[in-house]
Amino acid sequence: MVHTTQSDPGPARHPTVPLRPMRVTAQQAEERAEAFHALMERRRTVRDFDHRPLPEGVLEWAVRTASTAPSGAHVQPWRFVVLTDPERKRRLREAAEAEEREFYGRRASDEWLTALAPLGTDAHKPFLETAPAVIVVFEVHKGPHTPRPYYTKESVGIAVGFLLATLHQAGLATLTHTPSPMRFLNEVCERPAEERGAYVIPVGYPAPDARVPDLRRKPLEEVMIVL
Ligand code: IYR
Repeated sequence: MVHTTQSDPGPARHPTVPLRPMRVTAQQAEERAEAFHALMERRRTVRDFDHRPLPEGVLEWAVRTASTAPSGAHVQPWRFVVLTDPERKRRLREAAEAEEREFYGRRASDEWLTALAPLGTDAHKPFLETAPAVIVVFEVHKGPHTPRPYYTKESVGIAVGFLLATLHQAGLATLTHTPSPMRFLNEVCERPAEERGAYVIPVGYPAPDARVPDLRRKPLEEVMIVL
């Protein structure tokens, strides 16, 4: 507990401002929720990207939106490193593929490899170079200039959800890639030790001939329980 006395009242509360609530009527509410579902339902993880460059400004808006996510104690423990330089992407690919060869060849259990088999993934990660941009998302832990974060994984996960949703509605495809371990990302991205790589997200237009697995999403009845 923070000890407070009359002479030391402890940390000051945030000043407050009026909420600017969204004014949505009950009728509009369902329409809007359904329309947003229709948009999100079309998002697919894409592994084949076009070389076409990204439109101006989209990444900035997507990162601004990601950064509106709620976070433990409002610490905002995230950093988004955008790689577009071909040489930098090449180094990223090289280091990621070295880890992935280790993963697929040695570290992954048979159970894990069996679960992945239907996706057809392997240690080749050409998309890290093909995609015009790769966003590397870091968790920011306690360091010389950064406070201790709380619920770090949850906070950064929600922010990445916002990021993927924003890019999708802007017409761009993404891949949530998670090489493991991710320590090599600090060197490739020139980030200090208190930052820990969490996601590698290639972003771009899908290749014209891109195909995706014919996956089904669980029906509502299976994922939602109303008590
Ligand atoms: N990180 C590896 C393996 C991998 C793991 C899961 I779980 C996936 O859904 C997909 C891939 C890779 O990127 O290939």
